[in-house]
Amino acid sequence: MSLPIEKLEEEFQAKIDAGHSIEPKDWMPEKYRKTHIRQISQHAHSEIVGMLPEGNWITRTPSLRRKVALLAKVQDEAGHGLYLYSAAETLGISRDELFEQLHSGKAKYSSIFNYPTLSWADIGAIGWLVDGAAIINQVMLTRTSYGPYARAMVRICKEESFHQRQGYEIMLTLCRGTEVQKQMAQDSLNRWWWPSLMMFGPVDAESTHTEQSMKWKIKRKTNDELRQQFIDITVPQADFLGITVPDPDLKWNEEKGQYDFGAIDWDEFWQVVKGNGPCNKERLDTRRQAFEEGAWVREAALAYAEKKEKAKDLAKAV
Ligand code: BYC
Repeated sequence: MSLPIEKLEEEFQAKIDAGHSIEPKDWMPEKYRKTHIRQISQHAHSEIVGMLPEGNWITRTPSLRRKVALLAKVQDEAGHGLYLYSAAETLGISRDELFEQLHSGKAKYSSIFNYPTLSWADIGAIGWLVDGAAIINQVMLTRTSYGPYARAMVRICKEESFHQRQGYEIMLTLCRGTEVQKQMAQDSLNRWWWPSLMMFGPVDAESTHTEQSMKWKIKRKTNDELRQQFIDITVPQADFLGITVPDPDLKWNEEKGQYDFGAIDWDEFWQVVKGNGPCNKERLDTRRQAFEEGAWVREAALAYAEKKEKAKDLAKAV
């Protein structure tokens, strides 16, 4: 006899409260499953779309060493996308459906990847700030309650930490270079600072999902807590570089032991999320085109799998 839904939900919550992880075959509330499909797939799409702004600079790196590092980083991002799509698939959604949601504009991906990379210094700023913000968010996700997502995040975090270091090293080289190079670094910080703070999502009071996601330990910290943590870690790094965070209201608050900071332009954030950022259209067009141009690879892989299956059947029959 099956248990009533309330009892199942109670047991599910008790399991989460006791710190156990939820695995694909375990019973879970439908909303828990859907929230995970939403978050994991948005995360996967962010990795895949996130390859584009940096991919734009692979042919224009200032040295062979930089090219090797950037190539490795962009390839890692493809890998992260694949682990995450696989984690989402364990919740009963197909890869085709996930791609369809991205290409039709139904699924979201991180707002940050709708900004252009205008100079080489932007590659430094992305590694330092964007990957820096991603790590802060993702370290928390290594302890998220859904097993496959948490395990994917452990590996992803290790790679993100190399990404952040390569970015900071680019910034350091520019800041210790000529005056023009230092200005490039400052210009990148000016353009990427505020969008990086927006990566953590709306303020807690406006966040639709935080309360439930905290109860289910999908999130272990709120958007505002993570944003504050990022600011407190990153401002001293900017000081070390000798460049200025573009926020006149940024000030160390001795009492709180953290930085106070200025107002974030949430209108800009929502415009970008709704598809009206500087590169939204270009990003989606590029992804759709890549998907169409890759059709022959998928067809070839399927044909090969069928051929292997037939050969196996034949061998069994003999
Ligand atoms: N951009 O209730 P909230 C990377 C949406 S990639 C767009 O707070 P939640 C990298 C949110 O989806 C890093 N949309 O949501 C790759 C929701 O709308 P829906 C990507 C955003 O989910 C290449 C609504 O706003 N990281 O590392 O509780 C190169 C209300 O928000 C954004 C992840 O994806 C945004 N920034 O919290 C370099 C991490 N923020 O879905 C680096 C996994 C919010 O109801 N995701 N929205 O229509 C998360 O941790 C959480 O989903 C978020 C948002 C903290 C982002």
